[in-house]
Amino acid sequence: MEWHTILGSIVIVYFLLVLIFHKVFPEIHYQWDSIDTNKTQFPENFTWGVATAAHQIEGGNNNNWTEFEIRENKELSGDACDHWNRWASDHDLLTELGVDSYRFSIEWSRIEPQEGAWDESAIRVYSAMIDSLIAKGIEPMITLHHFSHPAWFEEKGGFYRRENISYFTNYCAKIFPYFCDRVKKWCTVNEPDVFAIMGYHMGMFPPGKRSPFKAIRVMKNVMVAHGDVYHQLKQLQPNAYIGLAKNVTIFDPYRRWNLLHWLTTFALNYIWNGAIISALKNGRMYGTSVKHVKCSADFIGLNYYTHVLTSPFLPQTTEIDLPARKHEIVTEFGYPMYAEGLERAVKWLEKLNIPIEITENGVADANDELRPKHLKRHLWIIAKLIRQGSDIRSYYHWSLMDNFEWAEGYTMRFGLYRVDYSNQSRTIRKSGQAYQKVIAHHKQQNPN
Ligand code: GCO
Repeated sequence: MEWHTILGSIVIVYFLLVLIFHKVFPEIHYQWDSIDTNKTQFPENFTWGVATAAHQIEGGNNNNWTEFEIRENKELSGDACDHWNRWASDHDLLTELGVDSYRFSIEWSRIEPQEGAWDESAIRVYSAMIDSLIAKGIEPMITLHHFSHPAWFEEKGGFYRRENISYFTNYCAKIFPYFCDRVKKWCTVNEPDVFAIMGYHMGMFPPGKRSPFKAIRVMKNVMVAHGDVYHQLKQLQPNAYIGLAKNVTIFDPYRRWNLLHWLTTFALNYIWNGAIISALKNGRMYGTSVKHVKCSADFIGLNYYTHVLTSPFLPQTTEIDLPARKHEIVTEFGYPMYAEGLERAVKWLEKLNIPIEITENGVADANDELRPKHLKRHLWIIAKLIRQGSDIRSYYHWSLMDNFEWAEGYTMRFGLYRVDYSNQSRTIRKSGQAYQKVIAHHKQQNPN
């Protein structure tokens, strides 16, 4: 074959592939100006909620994160929202919003501050929180691991070592009997993807490592831990409703005619999303078997925030703004607002054929200029999906109030309530009132 015939064939194959990908994987964008996002309807039994996590709000913790904050010279979580002392009045905020359910996490390092030493008084506090919620008619949803764990567990290598998983399952088996009479909904782990990649590849979460291989290993171990805990808890309480919270970040090629961007997109979508879905659906992950993880979820929790426009030169930090389409609004976190991605994330998770709980969705927006619109767009997408047959049962807004945003410290404000950290006062934002209204309207239409 002549060289120009070879070259010609390569060019044709290249463009054919790009064309096929372009058609098969569209990046949907709606004309939001022509959509009335106030027109939404939700099923009668739809659950309205808000979410938080222990280390982000409690204050006074002593765990892998507090050690990392000091070691890396980060902003310290410190007193956070002082929720450990103020939880009762914070529960009043939930009532004020009118939510049906509250997703929060239990801090392992409080329950088992030293290996094998259990702090019954901490268990009693969480137990009182659960009672308080139930008395208010608010259903608790508990996350067992939301990024933080005891320092002693971290010292042993945390989830990097497969043999350490039993420490986590022991802790879960210890506390579950205290609460399972009153709590039905459980998230075993929060975002195995973010936890592993931020902690072991991007070095921005503890333990601050930088190796993609380590990250993949940790993600797998966390999924194995999830599977173990699922089966263990199901044995103790067959009626428990147990799943995990999965962050679905959609990766799209930055330039849709660039094959390299497509290939990076496919790889990242698999590493971040596909591998976990495959573990739950087929019991396989990164080419190896994780048999008992197959079908180990009664629901899948979806944490959705954004899509990432991908190229081989994707920044390896969250400290700089990510690329965005020209018409997209970039949020304070530096990634674009892309509500359409929630629709794509749901379609993806539907492969699992289990109910979907939106366990997190929200935006960093200190002045609350964007959040009302952000909220309405995402709710509009959810209502539309449900109308078209998706089994979405709930929406938990992230977050009830401003809190400690991990690597970003207190700079990112995700709250429906503004927190003034100088005096710990909480003030409802416009978006909080908007959410309140949505919930009240729904309840008016569906009395009882
Ligand atoms: C996560 C966590 C939350 C974050 C939230 C906002 O997704 O990283 O579940 O703890 O605070 O997502 O970034």
